[in-house]
Amino acid sequence: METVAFNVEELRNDFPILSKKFNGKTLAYLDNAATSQKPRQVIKAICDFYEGYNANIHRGVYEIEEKATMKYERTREATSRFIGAESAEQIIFTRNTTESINLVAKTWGASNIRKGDKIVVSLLEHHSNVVPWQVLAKEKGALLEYINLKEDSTIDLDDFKEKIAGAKLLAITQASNVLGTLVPVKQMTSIAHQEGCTVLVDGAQSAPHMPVSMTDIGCDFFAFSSHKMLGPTGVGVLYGKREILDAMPPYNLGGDMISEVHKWDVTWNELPWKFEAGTSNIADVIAYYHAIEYLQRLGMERVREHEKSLTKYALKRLSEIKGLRYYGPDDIEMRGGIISFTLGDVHPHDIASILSREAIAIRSGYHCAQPLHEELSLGGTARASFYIYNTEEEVDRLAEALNEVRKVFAK
Ligand code: 7TS
Repeated sequence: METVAFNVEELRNDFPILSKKFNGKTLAYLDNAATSQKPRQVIKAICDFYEGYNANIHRGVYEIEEKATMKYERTREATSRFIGAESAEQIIFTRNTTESINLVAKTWGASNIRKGDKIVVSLLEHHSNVVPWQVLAKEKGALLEYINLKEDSTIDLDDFKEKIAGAKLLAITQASNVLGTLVPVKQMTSIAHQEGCTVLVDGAQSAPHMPVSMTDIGCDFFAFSSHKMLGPTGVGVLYGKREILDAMPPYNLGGDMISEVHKWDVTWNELPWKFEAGTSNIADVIAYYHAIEYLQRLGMERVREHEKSLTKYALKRLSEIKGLRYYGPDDIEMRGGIISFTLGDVHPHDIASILSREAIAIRSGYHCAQPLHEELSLGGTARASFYIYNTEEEVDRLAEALNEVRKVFAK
């Protein structure tokens, strides 16, 4: 695909919300790890569908239904190319990363995890890559183990090698939503596979921000969300290795996921529809195509470079603030565009609400990673996270506002 210039000022014009005023100020949106903003190309695609060819898919044979089906399946092909999958049949649309992981736990997990089996996760995981495994382990009498972190917030590979021995499943994030830590999932997949262990990678914070390739990583499952990569909410992706997906029982049961239904028996549909029961989120899947196209035209290498340079700048600006402590690796090669921090003993919620008055949006709390906060003995953190449209000027606004917060609380 033809790429376009990575001109931040220009591309900001594609995002209507970024020119709106809040408290009389332009929005500095720094909560991209939670969800990204949407370009008008994506917003327009949703309207175009409902105004021009709204119909259910995979059913009738009339013109607008065929158009809707074609566009829905076009997104699947684009998604497959975007993550370097072997084929589009291996792309299953879900509601979000959480549902993608639950699908694996409820189908693959239910039929493969047995009493005494070991499931390995890391301390970096988001709750959606912990809770399904914790519950499954309890149900089955399996063991759940956590890979430790090193002092520099990266994965302790020695600990990983010990824990992966004899394990049945490795469920690991590629990028932490709190520390920004990047995880060497390719290397870890290869080691896990030598143990005969199945590997699920949570790509919620990686796929939107850097090039990812399934054939390169070699993992068995990969999960991520459209809404964190310029696309609509309500669309998640699950990639799986074909032979594993083929062998898995279906998830939800009903229409579309069947091939034939008789009074007393049923045959499942082929991949990927076996896992897509009922009417799908058609409009949003169709619009998601435009998010993928947008990112591909910018080029994922350049997306990563932009975020790297902004994160570097932000770490420098934040380290100048008295009493501020940020977490995660210092090595920029080992971290994505996410910075969690504390400011003296100011409560993270207070930081976020004071910044909100300046129209600066950051998140505070546990960020759905409470085991990690407990491990670091933190009651919560404030978090800034960047994307393609963020600028150094916004980082300056963040730093200035944090300095003000510090002064208010020092009084
Ligand atoms: N995995 C990781 C690493 C995440 O960061 C998130 C969402 C999820 C899974 C779940 O994604 P969902 O689309 O199913 O909700 N992370 C965040 C966050 O950091 N702040 O809000 C949501």
